[in-house]
Amino acid sequence: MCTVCGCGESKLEHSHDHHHGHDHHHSHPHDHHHDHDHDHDHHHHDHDHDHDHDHHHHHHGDDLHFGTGIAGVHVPGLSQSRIIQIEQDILGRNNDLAGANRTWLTNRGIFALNLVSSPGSGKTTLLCKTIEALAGRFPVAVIEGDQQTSNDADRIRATGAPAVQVNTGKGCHLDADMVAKALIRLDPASRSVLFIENVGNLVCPAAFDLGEAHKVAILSVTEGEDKPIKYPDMFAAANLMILTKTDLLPHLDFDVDAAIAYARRVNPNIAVLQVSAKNGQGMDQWLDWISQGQQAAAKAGTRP
Ligand SMILES: Nc1nc2c(ncn2[C@@H]2O[C@H](COP(=O)(O)OP(=O)(O)O)[C@@H](O)[C@H]2O)c(=O)[nH]1
Ligand SMILES: [Mg+2]
Repeated sequence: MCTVCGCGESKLEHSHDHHHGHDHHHSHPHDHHHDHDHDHDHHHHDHDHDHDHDHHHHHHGDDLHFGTGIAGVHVPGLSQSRIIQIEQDILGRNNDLAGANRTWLTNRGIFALNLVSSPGSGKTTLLCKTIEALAGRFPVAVIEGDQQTSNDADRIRATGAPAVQVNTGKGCHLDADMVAKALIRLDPASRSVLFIENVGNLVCPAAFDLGEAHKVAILSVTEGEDKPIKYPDMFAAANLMILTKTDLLPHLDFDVDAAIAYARRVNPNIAVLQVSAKNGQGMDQWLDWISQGQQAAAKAGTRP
């Protein structure tokens, strides 16, 4: 099993890279223009139709699918002991790739947020409302992570924002390599905001840096106020916790003050917002938080 989180998938994508061109993938975030141009040239000669899809960034053909082989894996000629050996280096190499993503993003002044939560906390609903509310302020792009389906990327595209769906197969989190590949498909604008909706899971995504500026932990008020101490790594890794679905509070026993106190027990510096995507409560504070981050990131960007 994966030494990091026990998931059955990401290690094999990584090990595949290791044997069949890790350097190539590793170079993507550093060398985007070269790879992007190459990609375009390739499609231009071989398949003009695909070229158009890549260019517009929002066709279903842009989706990435990981772990679609037998048992969710495909690693020709790789022994079990070799896989285990490779697993032990997963986090180190993920950190390297995440660092390359971060350089790529910050150079372009892109403010990237990694949204982490359990399934159903309201991430996609909040993103759709956020994108609608931010229309005209600055460009927004989305990477959607789920094990299967492009449902969430479809919901995002319906708002008009470009989105790439990454299907992780058996994998329980996005990793930096998946994000690097998705960034090449998505080609987000300089000084844009990039939202990365991680796979719904309060455990594994905490360990995997994607190159984001901040992790944002989403906790809906229907989940119970003690989640921050049950899953402390996630709340320790996040700079912001958003309590969502606050329109439901009158119907619940959820103790908002206790939830915030638990979150601050594991992360004394965590910022907290309370938002309802349904009735709009707290949306302005969330939009302000994003805008401040976007402005700072845009100012720090070095590329036109
Ligand atoms: N009452 C209420 N329901 C919400 C709110 N946000 C999302 N939901 C519902 O929660 C469910 C899961 O939402 P979704 O955005 O798919 O969650 P995700 O899995 O975290 O992306 C859906 O049925 C949404 O309609 C909210 O602010 N208030
Ligand atoms: Mg979702």
